[in-house]
Amino acid sequence: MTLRPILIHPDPRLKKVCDPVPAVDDTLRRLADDMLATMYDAPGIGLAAPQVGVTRRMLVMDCVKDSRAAPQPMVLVNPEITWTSEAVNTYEEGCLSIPEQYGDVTRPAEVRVRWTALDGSTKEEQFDGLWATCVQHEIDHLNGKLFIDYLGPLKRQMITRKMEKLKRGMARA
Ligand code: K1U
Ligand code: ZN
Repeated sequence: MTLRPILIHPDPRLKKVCDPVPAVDDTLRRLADDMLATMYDAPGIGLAAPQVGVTRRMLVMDCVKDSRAAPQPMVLVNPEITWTSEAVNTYEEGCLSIPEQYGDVTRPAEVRVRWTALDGSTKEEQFDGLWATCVQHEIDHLNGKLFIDYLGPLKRQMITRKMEKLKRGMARA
């Protein structure tokens, strides 16, 4: 298992509509292991493949926040939203590719998602609460969309400038 570097916005790989995963194989299972380890290490509650530079449709998440509770790692390959609730929920989101920046995003409060599991089987589940927010944030990553795209242009531009500065500093270090 290897921790992979997380791309920081702006990066063209974070704006790309990712390609479907053609088949579940050992290379993909290794990527899923690496992504889960990278997510827990960050720490975060989700991570999408493009955030580690792989522009394929796969995401991992674990929204169990209580450190005494059993972890619930999930790996979703080629996820598709099949239903969204009328009811919405607003959550102050963050992103591992946009460190230390937050903004309110309103999304459907519940979603049904169908995906392929790492054993090749098809799964479908309904998500609510933080799980629903997180799975939508991660599927947005697979479509080249970031949470800042839901914010007003001024706040988005301010955050992007901060990230450009952060990246210049990281490149000098
Ligand atoms: O995709 C990502 O960048 C991960 C992101 C997921 C996310 C956060 C908030 C709302 C929707 C989706 C994160 O995990 S940011 C870090 C975070 O939220 C967190 C970190 C430690 C403990 C609890 C939460
Ligand atoms: Zn994110």
